[in-house]
Amino acid sequence: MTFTWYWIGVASMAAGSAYFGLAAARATERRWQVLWSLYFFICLIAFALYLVMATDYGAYLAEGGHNTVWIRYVTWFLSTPLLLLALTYLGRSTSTLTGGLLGANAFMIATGFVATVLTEDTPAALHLVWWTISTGAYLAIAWAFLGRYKREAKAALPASASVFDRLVLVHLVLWTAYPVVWLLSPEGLAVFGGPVEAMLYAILDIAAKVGFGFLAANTLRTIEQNGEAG
Ligand code: RET
Repeated sequence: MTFTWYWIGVASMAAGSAYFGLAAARATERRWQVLWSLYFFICLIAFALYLVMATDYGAYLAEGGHNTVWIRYVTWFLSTPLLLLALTYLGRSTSTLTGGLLGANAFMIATGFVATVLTEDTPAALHLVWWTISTGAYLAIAWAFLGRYKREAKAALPASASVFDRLVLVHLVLWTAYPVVWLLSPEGLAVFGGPVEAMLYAILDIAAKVGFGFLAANTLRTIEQNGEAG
């Protein structure tokens, strides 16, 4: 079952990168070139790394027989900054906010990686301490999106204010699911096993990359219709 989900990941990311890549190549306006290229690379990175997992690399077998898939953190470390850049581009965020988001995100993924790859002899509590540290960084990101990000976007694009409520809501619902899945997975409290974890991350990755790419495009289209593009 796990490998089926990895191959579903490979296929979805291949389709996503082909679609977004073609759209980027065909786009004539700079704003569309920027947006489509970001989602092209987001999907391309995930395509390569799903292929690694689908061909049975990128994990080590932890005690208790579950796989700790460290390569997910490589994907996330590379693709989450691009996802954030697409959002800050759409919302015309200041460089102060963009820098803060990227910094907190790097810290979040790096400390989440530590939580995951601590050795099997490490007390479970220590894994959870690192999860908590990483979640602290995530909460800072969520806070910034609900406050400053929306304020800046609505000030720059007043006629399109409502699209940012939807964009931030979908973004936060998707991203919040990751630490929850981690906590319930064999890395955390082991409420479910590795195969369910692999399925849930695959579904989330497809929604947060391919699905969200279409939502971002939709948002840019609305901004254009409101006469606020360019
Ligand atoms: C971890 C575990 C530690 C606590 C937290 C996490 C957050 C991960 C997030 C990942 C987002 C990934 C995306 C990928 C591609 O689309 C590292 C799971 C807070 C938010 C959006």
